[in-house]
Amino acid sequence: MVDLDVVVVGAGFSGVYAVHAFRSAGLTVRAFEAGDGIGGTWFWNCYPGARCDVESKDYSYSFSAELEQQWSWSERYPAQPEILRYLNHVADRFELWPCIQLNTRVTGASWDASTQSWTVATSDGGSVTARYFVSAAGCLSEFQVPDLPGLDSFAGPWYHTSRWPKEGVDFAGKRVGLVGTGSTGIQLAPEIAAVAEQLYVFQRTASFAVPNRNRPWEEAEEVAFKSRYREYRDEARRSFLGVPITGTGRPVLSEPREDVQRLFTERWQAGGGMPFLGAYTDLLVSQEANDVVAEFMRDRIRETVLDQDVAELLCPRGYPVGAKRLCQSDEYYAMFNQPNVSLVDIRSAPIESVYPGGVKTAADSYELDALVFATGFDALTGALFAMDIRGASGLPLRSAWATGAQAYLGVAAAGFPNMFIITGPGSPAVFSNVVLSIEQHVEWVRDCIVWLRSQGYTTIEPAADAQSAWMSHVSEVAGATLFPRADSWYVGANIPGKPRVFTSYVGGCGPYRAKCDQVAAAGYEGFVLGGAAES
Ligand code: NA7
Repeated sequence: MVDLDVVVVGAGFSGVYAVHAFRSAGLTVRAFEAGDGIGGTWFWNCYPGARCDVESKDYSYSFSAELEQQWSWSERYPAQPEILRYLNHVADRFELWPCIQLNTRVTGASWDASTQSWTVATSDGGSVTARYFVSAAGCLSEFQVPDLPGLDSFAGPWYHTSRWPKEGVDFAGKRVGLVGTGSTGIQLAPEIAAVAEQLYVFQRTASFAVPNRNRPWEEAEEVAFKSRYREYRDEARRSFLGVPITGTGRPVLSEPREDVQRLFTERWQAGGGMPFLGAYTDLLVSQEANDVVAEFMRDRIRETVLDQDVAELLCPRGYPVGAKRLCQSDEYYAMFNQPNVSLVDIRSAPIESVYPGGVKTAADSYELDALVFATGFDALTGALFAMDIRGASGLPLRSAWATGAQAYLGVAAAGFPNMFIITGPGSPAVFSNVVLSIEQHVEWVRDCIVWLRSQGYTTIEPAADAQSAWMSHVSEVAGATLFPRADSWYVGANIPGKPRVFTSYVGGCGPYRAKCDQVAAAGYEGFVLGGAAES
C-alpha cells in the first residue's frame, strides 16, 4: 500500500494548481513546500519593485471562469504582494490547505521498482510513499551567489534578491552596492536609488529593457476583457507565447524604414516586451533584423541618459535582443540621471574581492554599507538537482542529465518511472506565459494518470528514443533562432561548469499543446507503459 497517489514538490503556481487538479480528479495528493507560505518564486522574491513582466489578465489561472470573473487585478502588471494575495485567495477558495505541508523541503525521492512507487524524504525527517512523484519546484528557484573572495569578511549585511527579508530592508542613508542587472536588478535598482545615499550598480552585461507603462486597470477596461475572457483564453492557448500578440506578420527587413520606426515607437509607447519583439517575424531569427531593433533600443537609452559615457556603457552589445530575457522597466535608465547613482563597469574591471568595508574591482575600490546580489538562478535543473532524485536502479537524476537535461515533451524523463516535471526542460515554459503553460502541463499529467488508472497501468516512463527525438527537435527548433546565442541562464551559461545546452522549446505554445494532445490521444505514444497485466 502506498500512502498517496501523488506527491507534489512545491506550492507555487504549479503546485497550487496541481493539488487542486489532482484532488478534483479523485487522487490523494500532498504538496510539500519549503517556505512558510505558498507562492514559490512569488513567495521568495519579495524584494522591493518585484513585479511580473506578463500582464495580470494573462498571468493568472484560467481553469475557473468564476475565479477569473470575481478576482480583480489592480494594475496592468501585477506586483509581487498582489500575486501572493491572489495565490492565497486561490488556496482559500478551493480549500487546498489540507493538502499543502509548509516548512517542509523535499530532500530526496527514490523509485522502488518492487512496489512501483516513490519514497519521498523530507527535511523534517519524514518520508511518504506515492505512486507518482510530480515536481512543481519551478524553473527559477535555486538562487546563486557569486563566489567572491572575502564575501564572508564583509562588515555590512548582504542579501540575495531571492531571499529578501520579509520585514524589508532600510537603505536610507546607506551606500549600497548592487551586483546584477538582469530583470531583477533592473526592478530593484530604482527602489534602492530612491532612498540610499549612494547606489553603485555593478554591471557585467548591459541588459535591453523596454518600458512597462504600468498603470491601474480602469474599470471599463476590466469589464471589457472580462466580457470575453473565455474566448481570449482560447486564443492564448493556441498562441505562440501563451499571450495573443498581434504582429505585422512581415519581416522587418522588408519594411520601409519610416514604417519600422513608427511601429517600434508605437509599441515602445504602449510598453511591454512581448508586443515589442512580436512586431515582426524575423526579429528573433535573423541577426540583421535583430540589429534593427537593437539600434532602436540603444537610441532610446542615449535619449534618456544624460551622461553619454554612462549611456554608452548601458547600451547592450554582443548578443541579440531577446536572447536574454527582455527586461521591463519604466525607471531604470532614467535612474542613472540621479546624482546618487553610479554605474560601475565590471566587464572591463571585474570584481576581485570583497573586504570588510566594500568591494574591490580591478580598477577601484567602493566603500559600501550593504551589498545586494541580483545574480539569478541555477535555472531549469537547479531545483531538481537540489533533491536527491533516484530513478530505476538507483540512477541519480544528476548523472542521467550530466551532459544536459533530457525530458520527453519536457514533462517526463527516461529512467524515472511515474515522475513528472511541471514546466520541465524541453517544454516552452520559460518562453511563454508560464501560468498557461503550468495549467497545460498539470492538466496533461492529471489526464495521463486518470487514463493509466482506467486502463490498469501502474507505470509510465518515456522511451529513450522518443525522448532523444524530442530533445533533438527542441535543439533543431532553437538552432533556427537567435536564442542560443547569448550567455544566459537559458543555456546555463551563468552557472560555472554547467553544460551549455539550450533546452527550452521555442516552437510555440499552441503547436506544443497540439503535440502533447496528439501523444495522449495515441495512447501516450513514446511512453513505455507497465502493469496492465496485473490489473
Ligand atoms: P538573470 O537574468 O540571470 O541576471 C543575473 C544578473 O547577475 C546578470 O546581470 C548577470 O550578469 C549578473 N551576474 C551573475 N553572476 C555574476 C557574477 N558572478 N558577477 C557579476 N555579475 C553577475 O537573473 P534575474 O534574477 O535578473 O532574472 C531571472 C529571471 O527572473 C528573468 O529572466 C525573468 O524571467 C524573471 P551576466 O549577464 O551573466 O553577465
